[in-house]
Amino acid sequence: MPATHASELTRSQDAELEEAARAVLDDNWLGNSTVPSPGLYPHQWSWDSAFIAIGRSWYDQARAQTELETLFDAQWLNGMVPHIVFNPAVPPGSYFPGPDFYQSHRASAAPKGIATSGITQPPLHAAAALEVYRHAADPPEALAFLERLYPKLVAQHAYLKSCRDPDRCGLAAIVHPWESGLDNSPAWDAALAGMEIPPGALPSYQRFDIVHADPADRPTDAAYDRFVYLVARYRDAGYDDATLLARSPFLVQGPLFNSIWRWSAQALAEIATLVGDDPAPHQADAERIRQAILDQLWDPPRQRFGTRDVRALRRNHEDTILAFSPLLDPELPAPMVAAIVELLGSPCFHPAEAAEHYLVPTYDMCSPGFEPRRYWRGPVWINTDWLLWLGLRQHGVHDLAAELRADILGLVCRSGFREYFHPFGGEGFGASSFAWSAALVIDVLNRDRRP
Ligand code: 2M8
Repeated sequence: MPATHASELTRSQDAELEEAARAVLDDNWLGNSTVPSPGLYPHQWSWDSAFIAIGRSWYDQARAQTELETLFDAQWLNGMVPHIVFNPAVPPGSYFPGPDFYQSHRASAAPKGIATSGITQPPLHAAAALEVYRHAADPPEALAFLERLYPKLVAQHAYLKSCRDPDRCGLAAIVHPWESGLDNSPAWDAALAGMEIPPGALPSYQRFDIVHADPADRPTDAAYDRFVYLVARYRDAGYDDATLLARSPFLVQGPLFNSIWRWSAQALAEIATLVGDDPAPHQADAERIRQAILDQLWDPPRQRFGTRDVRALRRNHEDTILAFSPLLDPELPAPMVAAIVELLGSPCFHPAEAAEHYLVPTYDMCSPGFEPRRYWRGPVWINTDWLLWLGLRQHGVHDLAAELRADILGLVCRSGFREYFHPFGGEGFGASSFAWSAALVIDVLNRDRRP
């Protein structure tokens, strides 16, 4: 891989980088889907597959389509797309919690013969499917793919609307930090801290993640106890959504999950037109989600977006990378765009020019809880950078977008396709050969070549 700084990559270094990224995706390909990384994450993950399909869409339409279709083969009857689809060939003891712990067969809505988790992840899939169509070398085949996937995407969105909007305000709530995709983020600390684990209620368990990654970088045991307790509760309630909403001690609405949902609802409207269905209901959904993000998640006195704890009826005041995600809305009002850009450029998220640094840390660097190595509590991740890059571009914030692009490429040139990176110096941590880091680098390189 080229060792030069990314802003100076030549055309042939660009090509070399893309080849290295494709090799990661090839190595992680299992025949029908791609593992995030062979050691730490040996199954199929939901939003990882969406990022991976977007990366592959630029050069391998068939695998991009198969990636998403394999995931939706495991969709539950109620429309929920599970966050993990377990690979039966992976030996027990490779990943915790695995199929034995989730026991998805206990849920009447779970698919027969496919073991999955019982929770979901950000619904990026309609947006990803549309990207696959837009970049397709074989448009008729891509249209047939959209026709196959469309009813499943509609069911996924209907599930979120009918089963995850407890106060009918237009936002989907998550019932587990794992559903956010940013599970160890300080954004969930207050909600988790208020949770009591009754004596004897925590099943005994063994973590395998700390065999593959440095325990100092991963979530703490105390956080894992809460993650495991929440899963055990849902499982023991048969993953019944009404029970979840009524009793879940963790019920939070966040800007990233909902901004992605809005984006996908908009994409679904476009897909509806392509496949000959009525786009209006999806457009209305996108508008409803958009309005709810503005009404419920914007904190006027602080001029910030944040999470809302539906149980405790309070906003969380931690500044995390989630605060920037409403930039994904092309119609975000200009004062909110300006407030986001100001926070992004402040010393809390933008290290001083003098230090060797990479944008964007996932947590406020001025907070005493900032940890530059620990999972989602400070390090830079390629997927959150990529989402912000898209958002900044569409709002015409070209200088910051260019800086982000250079940092995304600079990080992988310096440290390889790692899972996440130190904001100062760019050292890589977590899994190596991490699929979404590779896929999104492919997207960054191609989106500029073929805008
Ligand atoms: C991480 O989450 C899993 C649980 O789902 C874990 O920590 O074991 C997160 O980074 C999540 O966003 C990602 O989808 C998953 C696989 O890459 O790993």
